[in-house]
Amino acid sequence: MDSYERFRQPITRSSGYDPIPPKPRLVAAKRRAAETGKRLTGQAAPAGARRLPPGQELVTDFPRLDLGTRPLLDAESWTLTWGGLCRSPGRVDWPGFNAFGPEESVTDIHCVTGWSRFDNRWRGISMSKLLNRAQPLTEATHVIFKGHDGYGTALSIADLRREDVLLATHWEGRPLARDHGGPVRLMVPHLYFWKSAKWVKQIWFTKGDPGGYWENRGYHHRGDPWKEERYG
Ligand SMILES: Nc1nc2c(c(=O)[nH]1)N[C@H]1C(S)=C(S)[C@@H](COP(=O)(O)O)O[C@H]1N2
Ligand SMILES: [Mo]
Repeated sequence: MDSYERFRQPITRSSGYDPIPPKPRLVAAKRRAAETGKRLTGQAAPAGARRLPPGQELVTDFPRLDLGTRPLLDAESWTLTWGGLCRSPGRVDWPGFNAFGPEESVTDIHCVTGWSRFDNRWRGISMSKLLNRAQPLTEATHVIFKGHDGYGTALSIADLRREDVLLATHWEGRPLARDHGGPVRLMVPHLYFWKSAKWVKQIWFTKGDPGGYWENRGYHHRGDPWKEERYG
């Protein structure tokens, strides 16, 4: 079985994610944050009411956060595979991916660790275009994103259909840096940044929410910053 065939095997709730070298101290600190409700203010606000979500601080640098492995990928050999509960499973290489037609959007980042960064200019492929190509079946509700480092997170199809959700290839006019998930990362501006998977490799349609790396370690399954959906 080659890796594509292996990928086409169904992903179940318990076997959906690749093993990742353990980061015991990082995971312990994050679990502690979830248990103690770190940064919860009790001041949830409607999304339109304020630009900076409760408990967040504005930064101007661009921090890097991940599980410690930063895969070195070149666009020429990168591919994106999708499958699961969809009518048209498939795979594209770099030219095929860009043939979807890149778009730009300027959006804000909100990380659950407390920093927000306004006005990031992204360029990439609209997630809606990929959804239209894949044609999720009516029973599909969620999509798993797997990164080349083994990280995974799942989002609802409804959250991915928002027009500013991109599979980003550029940031501020330059190809996305390796440390920030290049050549392709997800960018979902209306949810906490852990949902924005870096080094995207595989996309899988599921019925129900399978969780992900942080969701299965005390973090919220949706992660709306204005509702303070940090943990849960
Ligand atoms: N593949 C992958 N994607 C990931 C992560 C990761 O460890 N691996 N970390 C997530 C978390 S917790 C955050 S806050 C953001 C950080 O992205 P940045 O390093 O570009 O700031 O990436 C998210 N996407
Ligand atoms: Mo994070």
